[in-house]
Amino acid sequence: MTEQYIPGDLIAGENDKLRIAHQSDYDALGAHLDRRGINIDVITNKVAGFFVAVPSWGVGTGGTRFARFPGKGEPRGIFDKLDDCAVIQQLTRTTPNVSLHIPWDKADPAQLKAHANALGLGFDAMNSNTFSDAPDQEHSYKYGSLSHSDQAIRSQAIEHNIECIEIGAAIDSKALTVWVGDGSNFPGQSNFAKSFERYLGSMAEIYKALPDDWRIFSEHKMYEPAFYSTVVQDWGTNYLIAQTLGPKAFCLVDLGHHAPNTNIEMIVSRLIQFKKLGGFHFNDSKYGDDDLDAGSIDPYRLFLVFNELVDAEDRGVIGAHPAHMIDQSHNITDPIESLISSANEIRRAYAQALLVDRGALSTFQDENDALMASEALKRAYRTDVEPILAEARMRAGGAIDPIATYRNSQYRQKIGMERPASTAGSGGII
Ligand SMILES: [Mn+2]
Repeated sequence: MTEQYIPGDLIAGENDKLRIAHQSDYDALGAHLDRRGINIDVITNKVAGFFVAVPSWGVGTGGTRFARFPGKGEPRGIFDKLDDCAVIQQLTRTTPNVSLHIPWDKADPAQLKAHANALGLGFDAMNSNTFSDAPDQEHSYKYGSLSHSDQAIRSQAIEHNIECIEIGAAIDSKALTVWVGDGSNFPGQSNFAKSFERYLGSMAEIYKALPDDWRIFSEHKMYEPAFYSTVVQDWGTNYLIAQTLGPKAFCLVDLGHHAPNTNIEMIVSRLIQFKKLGGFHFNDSKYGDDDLDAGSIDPYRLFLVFNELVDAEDRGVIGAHPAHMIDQSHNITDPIESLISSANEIRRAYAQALLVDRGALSTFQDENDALMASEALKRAYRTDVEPILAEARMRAGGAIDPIATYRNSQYRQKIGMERPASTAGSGGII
C-alpha cells in the first residue's frame, strides 16, 4: 500500500467541488477539437502517459550568490525530500521518478529503494557532483575535476562518478548525468585543447564502468562558475563528447544553459537528427541560468521545444526516449508548489504541441507560406488545454486543481512543525 501524505478523501472532496465545471470545460474543448479533426481523448491519453522527473534538490529552497532564505519545513535529508516528491506526484500524477544527487543524497541504497517504493516513487538519472568539495574528500575541485591538470584529482572525480553508477544500479536508475564546472576565469589560465583532451579521457573511464543498459548524459553550460571559458560550453562540444564516447553517450539540454535568445528548439532538432538527444533539464530564464520555473518567462519557447519532440515522434526518428527532468531553484516560492506548477507547464507544452496540424504545417512549409506556417503553430499554442491536463490528473487519481488542493491539505504547515527550521545549506543547482 502506497503511503499517502495528502489524504485521498481530501483530493476527492476538492475534486468534487470542481467536477461539474471541469466536465463542462472538458466537453466544450472536446467539441472544439472535434471540429479541428482531433479526438480529445487521444490527446488526454498521451498527456497522461507523459512524465517528468523531479530533482531531489528541487524540494529544498534554493538561493542566489547573495543569500538564501530558508522556507518552513525544509527537508532534513533525502528521506524527507522523497516525502515531498511523493506529494507532488500524488497531486499531479506527472512526476513518478526522482533524480538523486550524490553526495547530497547518499544513503543506504536498500533504504532508499524501500522508502521510494513505499511512496510509489522510482529513481531517474543519477547526478554526480565534482563542482564542489565534499567535507571528507582528499583533493579539492577548486581548479577543476575531470579536466584537471593533476591526474590524482581527475582520478578522484572519475571514482566519484563510478560510485554514482554503483549506487544508481542498486536503486534501478539507468542513467548518469555529468555536469562539471570546469573551466577558467582568465584568458591563458588553461589550455583549451589540453583541458578538453583530459576531460574526454576521464569521461572514457566513466563510460567503461556503465552497465550495458545505462546511458550517460553530458550537460553543457555556457558559463558559471567559470566565467571566461567552460570546458563543456555548448551543444557543439557536447555533441563531440557524445560522439567520441560511444553509443551509450548522449547530450543533455538544460534550457537555462544558453546565451539569451539562443534558438534552443533548433539545437533539439539537430541532436535528434544525429541521434544524440539524451534529455532535458527544464526550467526558464530571462537573462542567464536563472533557474526560474518552467514556462514562467517564455512558455512559447517551451512549446517550440515540444513541437520538435512531437514532430520527431511523428516521423519515428526520436530514437531512445529522452529523459525529462525539472532543474530549477525555488528562491521565493514553496518548492512543492513551484514543482507542481512546472510539471503542469511541461505537460501543457506537450499537449499544445500534440494539437499542431502537422499535415497542414508541412504543406505551408513546402509552399513557402511563412505566415500560415507560423499560424499553424500559433493556433495550437493558443488552445487552452487546461481541461486536458486536469482530466489526465483526475483520471490517474490526482487533483483537478493541484495547488489549491495542496494548500488546503496544510502539508507545509504540518511538516513545518515536524522539521526543525533550516538556517543554511548549499544552493546546489546544476
Ligand atoms: Mn541542469
